[in-house]
Amino acid sequence: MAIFDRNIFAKTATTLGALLVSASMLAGVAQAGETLDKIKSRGQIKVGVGTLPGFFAPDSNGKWQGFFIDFGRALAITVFNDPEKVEFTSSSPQQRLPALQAGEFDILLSGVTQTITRSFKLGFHFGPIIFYDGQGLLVAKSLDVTKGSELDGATIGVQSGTTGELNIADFFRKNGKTFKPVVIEDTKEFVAALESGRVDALTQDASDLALKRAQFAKPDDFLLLPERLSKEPLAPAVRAGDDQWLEIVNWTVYATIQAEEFGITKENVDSFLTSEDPAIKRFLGVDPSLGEAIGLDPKFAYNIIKTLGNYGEIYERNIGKNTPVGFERGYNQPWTQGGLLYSPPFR
Ligand SMILES: N[C@@H](CCC(=O)N[C@@H](CS)C(=O)NCC(=O)O)C(=O)O
Repeated sequence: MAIFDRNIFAKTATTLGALLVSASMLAGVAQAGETLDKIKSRGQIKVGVGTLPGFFAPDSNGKWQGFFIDFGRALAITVFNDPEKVEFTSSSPQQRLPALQAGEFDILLSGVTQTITRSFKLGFHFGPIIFYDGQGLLVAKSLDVTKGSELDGATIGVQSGTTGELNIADFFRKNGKTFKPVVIEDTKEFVAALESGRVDALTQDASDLALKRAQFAKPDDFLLLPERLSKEPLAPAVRAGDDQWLEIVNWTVYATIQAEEFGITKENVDSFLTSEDPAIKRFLGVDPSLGEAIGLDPKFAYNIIKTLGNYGEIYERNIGKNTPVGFERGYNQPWTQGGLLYSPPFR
């Protein structure tokens, strides 16, 4: 299968470029091409995830399933044309980014929020936003509160290393109220803190809280408040410095989004192979010129859709309205249907 031509990178490296590369190596930043080389020599992609059924969790046979998991499988299809050539490892929100930086993972698909600090100060890059979220509050119904500002003086569980840990302090400061944070790293302990009454509320990404609530022994005793305290755009995170790997991630995600916009699904993708529409011919690799130009298998988008389906299918299968959590699409639908999902053109 065709892959990126490393020689193109080598041939175009100027002396200045080489100096810049050495400087970035000293700073511990990845080089273009390094990640894909490592992935190909080990024969699989290493992905850092969490443990939260719907987003990422092993099923009863130990096979990882979930919304974020499917994007990891899509990447394995782009690189190897094999959705199994990927290893998922659960890591706490606190441990994940340092582990990515240390090279233990090639990518995080774990609901990481894209922030400017993580880009500039911590040295990560982000692929396309795959889930538009916001921070929520999950409260014991017995407290009888309807909005966050009514939690004055409450004890609130926050997960360490998350944006939620920072946002909740801003929220109470902005509202001139106080709260007592209980900072917990481990996800099981975090969940248990609310169920056992150790805290009055938990704060995290709203999707995360909804999925956690679904796991509770008595979900009806708890309420996810409708208010959102922040924007949490969740995106794949990679080490800064390896543009080639970032672009593979970008266009893998865009393939799922563009397919939904075109109305191409797992079921009907083969019928599009005879389409006369030049944009669809390019997208599915029927016209191979695009794939040759970018150095990927010209059929990478076709292979992803044929195996996993488009973005909407991935969403519905794992977290959509016919699943136990039943998430609405909200912002997470194509721009053509009023959402925020938008793929740049495949041309
Ligand atoms: N988006 C926040 C929180 C990240 C986070 O905790 N993600 C959730 C999924 S949205 C998660 O991994 N939960 C499962 C777990 O903690 O194992 C951040 O980037 O700091």
